[in-house]
Parts: sequence; structure tokens; C-alpha cells
Amino acid sequence: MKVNGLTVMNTVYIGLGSNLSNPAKQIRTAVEALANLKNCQIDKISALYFSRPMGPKDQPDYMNAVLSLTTNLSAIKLLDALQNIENIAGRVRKDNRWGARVLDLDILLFGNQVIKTERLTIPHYGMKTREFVLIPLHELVCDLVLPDGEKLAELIQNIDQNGLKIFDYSLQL
Ligand code: A4P
Ligand code: MG
Repeated sequence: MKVNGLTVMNTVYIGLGSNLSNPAKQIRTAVEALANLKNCQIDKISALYFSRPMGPKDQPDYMNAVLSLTTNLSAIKLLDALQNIENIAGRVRKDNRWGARVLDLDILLFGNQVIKTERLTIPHYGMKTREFVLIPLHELVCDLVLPDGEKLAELIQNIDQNGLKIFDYSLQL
């Protein structure tokens, strides 16, 4: 993306989740795919976290992680690239809200932008209440401030950890 002839770089935070078909492997493969994306440079990756399912409880436990990358892609082009990676992983979109999935890649934050279109809501609509997003994000950047001025450090103060724990550090590049 260019503004006044200058390429605009944004720092983006992406949430990764999986609870099917060897979730730890799914997350590792997704990180590799993100590392190979054109016009994107991964900056930091959290630990791999084990987490209890949010939503229906009759589904397997999750693996979650968060990473940050720098990109000159627009948010919608990045979404296209993430959905392509999800599709390659065998993601089948069903109508079961919060149901089991091979791979979910969510754009949590895109620079300081606030976006509300048919295909994109940024900041991600659920990020402020999800321990499996906030705690790995805090690991990456403890002094993060959201576009609305809320501080990440304050958001995690009262969060229920819900069994979230570090599984391993295998995602580091
Ligand atoms: N979309 C809008 N905004 C965004 C964004 N910021 N990032 C649109 C990515 N996509 C965004 O997405 C549906 C549509 O949302 C996309 O086509 C895109 O245009 P999807 O990935 O097909 O659906 P989804 O992510 O399954 O949505 P859903 O069902 O609301 O799932 P959630 O809210 O992401 O929750 N428990 C644990 N422990 N860990 C988890 O990771 N994940 C979920 C899924 C449930 N329980 C979980 C976890
Ligand atoms: Mg998603």
C-alpha cells in the first residue's frame, strides 16, 4: 500500500488456533507458511499454548499462539493470504459457531487501524476477552495499547486463565 508515493508498513498481530489433526503440527506448519508469505516479515512469535475450548465443550482442546509481522500488504490482501493458508491446511467452514477447526488465523490488530467492513472487523471482535489471545500477545509486547486507548496490561489483569498453559517454545524461528 502506498500513501504519497511512500510504502506504508504496518505491524500486525495474528492469532493462530487449532484443535484438529495434530494441532501443534498445524500451528507449526502455519508459522512456516506465514514466514514464506511475500511482503511479510515475522518479527516475534509467542510460545505455543495449550488452551481449553471457548464455546462448545464437546470439542478437543486447542493449541494457540500469537505472532507479529511487518507488512506492506493491505488488511484485505493479508486476509486473502491467511484464508489461503487455512484452506491449504484443509479448513472446512461450517456453520457451527466456535466449533472445532484444523486452523484458524485471525487478524487481531493491524497497525492502529480500526476497520469494519463485511469481510473484516479489526481489532478482532473477541480479542479483549480471550485468554488464549491476550496472554500470548502480552508475551510479545507487554506495553501494547489498543486503538481505543485500552492497555493490554490492564485487560489481562482480570482475565480467567481457564487452564491456559505454555506447551513448548517450538515456534521460535
Ligand atoms: N473476519 C472478520 N474480521 C476478521 C479478522 N479480524 N480476522 C471474517 C480474520 N477474519 C475476520 O471467519 C469468518 C469470517 O470472519 C471470515 O470470512 C472473515 O471475512 P472464519 O475464520 O471462517 O470463522 P471463525 O474464525 O470460525 O469465526 P468464529 O466461529 O466466530 O470463531 P472464533 O470467534 O474465531 O472462535 N477456544 C480456544 N481455546 N482457542 C481458540 O482458538 N477458537 C474458536 C473460534 C472457538 N474456541 C476456541 C478457539
Ligand atoms: Mg477466523
